[in-house]
Order: sequence, then C-alpha cells, then structure tokens
Amino acid sequence: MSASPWPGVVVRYRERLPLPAGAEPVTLLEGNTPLLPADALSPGGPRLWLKLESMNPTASFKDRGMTVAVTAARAAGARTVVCASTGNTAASAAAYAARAGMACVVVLPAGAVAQGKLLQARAAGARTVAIEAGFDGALALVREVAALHPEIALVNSVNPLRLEGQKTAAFEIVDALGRAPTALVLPVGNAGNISAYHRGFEEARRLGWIDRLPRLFGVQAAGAAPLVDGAEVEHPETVASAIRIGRPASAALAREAVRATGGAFLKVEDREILAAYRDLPRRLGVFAEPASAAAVAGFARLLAQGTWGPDDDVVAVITGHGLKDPGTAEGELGGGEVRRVPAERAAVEEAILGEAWV
Ligand code: AN7
Repeated sequence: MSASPWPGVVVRYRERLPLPAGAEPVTLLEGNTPLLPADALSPGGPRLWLKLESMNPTASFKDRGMTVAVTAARAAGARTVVCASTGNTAASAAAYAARAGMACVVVLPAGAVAQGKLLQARAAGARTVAIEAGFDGALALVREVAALHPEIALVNSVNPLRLEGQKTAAFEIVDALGRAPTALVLPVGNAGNISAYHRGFEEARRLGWIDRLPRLFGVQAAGAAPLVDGAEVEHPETVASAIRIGRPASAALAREAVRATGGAFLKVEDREILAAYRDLPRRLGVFAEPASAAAVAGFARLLAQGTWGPDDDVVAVITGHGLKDPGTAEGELGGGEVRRVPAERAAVEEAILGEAWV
C-alpha cells in the first residue's frame, strides 16, 4: 500500500544537514510540497511548474529553514528564538518555537505586516513587538540584541541553518522532475532563499544528481529593488509587503547565485505583480500572496523577452499563501463580490442560472 509517511525536512535530509547527531527534530512535517504544472501561464513558451511552498505547515517556504534552525537552537540549550520579519518568518518561528516548547519574540515593522501573518504569530503565543522602522531597521536591532545575549537564538536567514533547510526545496524539484529545470524564478527580499536554492542545486550537482545548474532569476518589486539597481533602498515601497526590503542581508550570496548560474535579477512594477496575483487563482486555482505573484510576473516578463523555448523547463516558486494577506485580496481581487439575494427559491434559482453575473 502506502510508502512510509513523509517525515519532514530534518529526518528526510538529515545526512545533508549540519545538525548535531543527537538533536531531536522540531518538525511540523514541512516540505514535500507539490510541483504543479502551470502551462496555462506559458502559451507557446517553456513548460512551467509552480513549486507550491504555500503548502507548508505555516503556508510559506520559511518552514524548511525554521525546522533546522529551531532544532539546532533547542539542542544547543537556547530558550528563546527571536526574529525580525515582514511576517512569514515570524509566523514560522512562532509555530516552531511553540512546537519546541520555547519562547518566541518577533519584531515587526509597525503597520506593514499582512494581517494573517500577524495573527499566526499571535495565535502561536509569540511575544509580538512592532517598531517604527522598516524590516531593515528591525533586523539591525535584533542582530544587535542577539549579539549581546548568546542564550537567544536568532532565526533570521543570517542564521546559516535557515539556508541549509531551505536548500531542500531544490532537492525536491530535482527529485520530481528527474533532472534540473532550465531556470528557477523566485521573489527576492532579504535574498536568503535564492542563495539557499543555489546551494541546493550546487550540492545536487556535486552529488551527481544533475549535470548542470538551473539559471536563477531573482525578482524584486520595482520600489524595493536594491539588487537590480545596485544600491540600497532607504524607503522600500511595494504592495508585496513580504519583500519590502531595501538592504538584503544575503546580497553577496545572492549575487553569486545569479552570477554562477547565468541568471539575472529583474524588477517588476506593482501593477504587474497585481495582474499575476489576480490571474493565479482565476486561471490555475492557486491563491498566492503578492510577493509570490511577483515571481509569476517576472516569469511573464522573461517569457515576453524570448528568454526560453518550448523545450525548456521553468519552475516559479510560490513562496507564500494568498490567505495570509486578506487586506490586499479585499482591495485588489475585485470582481468576485458577494451578492446578497433573498432566501427564496426564485431568487436563488436566478442567482444560480441567471445571466446577471456577466
Ligand atoms: C512570501 O518573513 O523576509 O529573499 O521576514 O515572505 O529569502 O527574504 C520574507 C520574505 C519571498 C523573500 N516570498 O525571501 C520575512 C521575510 C515571501 C516572503 C520572500 C519572503 P528572501
């Protein structure tokens, strides 16, 4: 009948992760996410897949890194995990800390985190702190505090174990396709994830699982595009709050990822992000948060530029779930309004069969 159940990222990839031998995994059985065919978004173009990282336990890719970072932190005797976050790292840290029986403190840019993510952190009992600063300022402050207090585990992606966990998404893509894709397109904020994919694909090549690296394309929002513009952005602005980051901590690793794979950084306007944000659920049934829609907007741009032919395989990473950001959905999805009708047969019949919707 069934093969053995999925054991989560730490157990599945233990020999590829730098964890102490005795460390008891802290897991919510993250990973093993779908690679969904999405050719409807690639007419005449390459084969396109979406890596649905939104299907992780807290509905973003952060869980892959968090299981490794929190496993190591607990094994080392830490009592408290801390992060700065645009929201998803906080939601994930809060959940894994709860699972581990550890305390969690999340430091967030005030008024700039999507409602669902904030609720996730609070639901899991994290001490939730808002400061009058952007993400970059928040990260600088928690790094300062963590440097003074070794008993605190900082679980931002400056913690190398986060990238180690996140590299496992590359292993899964190779496993699912049986080869390396031609290209991987993903949103870039603090630049940890693109660096982690590079590490994962590079490791897969060293192990002989693939013979070449996919080109890595990092997509930034036009108002928060330090890696495209080549300069830090003091006041990053974009509808995609997850990637409203002006000073990416892993900038150097990300530049190397793009250089070594022959990829590129590109930026997309908010209106392109929102077009993809509306398209994904309507055409494919995939509800993604705006930052993830940026990857699909980037794919569309590269497609229009003739970057690929029909024999290429491209993976776009859906990094987080659309349910996390009901505020943007309410404002931007449009069209799908709720119509009130009387609780009577004729009215319901008309609503079901009538032409009035169009
Ligand atoms: C949905 O949660 O930085 O380039 O603090 O939530 O590795 O930063 C989130 C980032 C893409 C960018 N998509 O990844 C945080 C945070 C979503 C995200 C990114 C984030 P990185």
